Amino acid sequence: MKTGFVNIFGRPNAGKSTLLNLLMGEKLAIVSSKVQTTRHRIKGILTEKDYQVIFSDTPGIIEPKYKLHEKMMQAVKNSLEDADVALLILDINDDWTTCDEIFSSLKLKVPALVVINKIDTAKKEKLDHAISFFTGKTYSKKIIPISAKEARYKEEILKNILEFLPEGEKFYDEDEITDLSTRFFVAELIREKIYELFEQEIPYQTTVIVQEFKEKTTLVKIRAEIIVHRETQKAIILGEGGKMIRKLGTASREEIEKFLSRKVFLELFVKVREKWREREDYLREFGY
Ligand SMILES: Nc1nc2c(ncn2[C@@H]2O[C@H](COP(=O)(O)OP(=O)(O)OP(=O)(O)O)[C@@H](O)[C@H]2O)c(=O)[nH]1
Ligand SMILES: [Mg+2]
Repeated sequence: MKTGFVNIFGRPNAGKSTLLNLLMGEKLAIVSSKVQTTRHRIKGILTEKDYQVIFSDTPGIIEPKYKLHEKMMQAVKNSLEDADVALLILDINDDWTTCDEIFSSLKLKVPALVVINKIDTAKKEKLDHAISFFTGKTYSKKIIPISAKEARYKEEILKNILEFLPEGEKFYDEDEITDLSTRFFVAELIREKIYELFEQEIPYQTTVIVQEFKEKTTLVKIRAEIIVHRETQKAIILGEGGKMIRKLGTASREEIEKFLSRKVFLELFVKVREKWREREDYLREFGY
């Protein structure tokens, strides 16, 4: 039996969460076109007859600017420590030198596969250049060009991962797919809709907590709080006459119903917690 931790690292927006979802064959991690979507380490456990891989999606690697960022980079650090194999993913359209510097700075002691992502957006010539750029880098065992949005790349990546995975016993039961709670995923799905519906600083100054999750006979009743920095942001999230929060509520509910395969009654509230991203007590309370 092959088993181990395969952790995904890269710059913001490289496609780490999309890759986790591809490998898991289902949506565990939220995805958005904006940078810094993922804030936690998200484990996905894939168990088959002859292997168990514990994948981890991680926040995009950045220079921390406030305490929340520091927490995000701590999640990256923790994931560096227990990896058996690292997937170093980059957007082919990103700056390769910067990606190379970041990958080198991780000082990995485990085999790493360089995953060149979003090849659907680039010409073959550019891909050839990227491959030769990353060939021979000390951290790179292999280079795998993919498009994380296309299911057909899954087998190819898995095959390469298994080659470098150690033999061992299973860590988790086969019916476990993650170590995080349903409440966490529900909050994430609401956060994903906030990234979609709001611009500028709103997604970055917002977090979501599920306060109540009650399974009733016909539906699941969920009460969630959206935390913002300032009153002005609360007004934006509510929108004129509550227009925006209703839109957010509907979009979130549909997504949560898909995730739970159940009917959902969702209530959203907005609360102001000044400078929550800077404050240790708030960050802890909000699960960071
Ligand atoms: N065209 C194309 N877009 C992709 C591909 N993979 C991911 N994307 C898009 O790239 C954007 C970022 O994807 P994410 O998976 O959220 O990226 P991430 O690395 O997890 O980002 P952070 O969590 O912010 O660090 C989303 O809009 C994805 O739909 C791909 O193979 N091709
Ligand atoms: Mg992500």
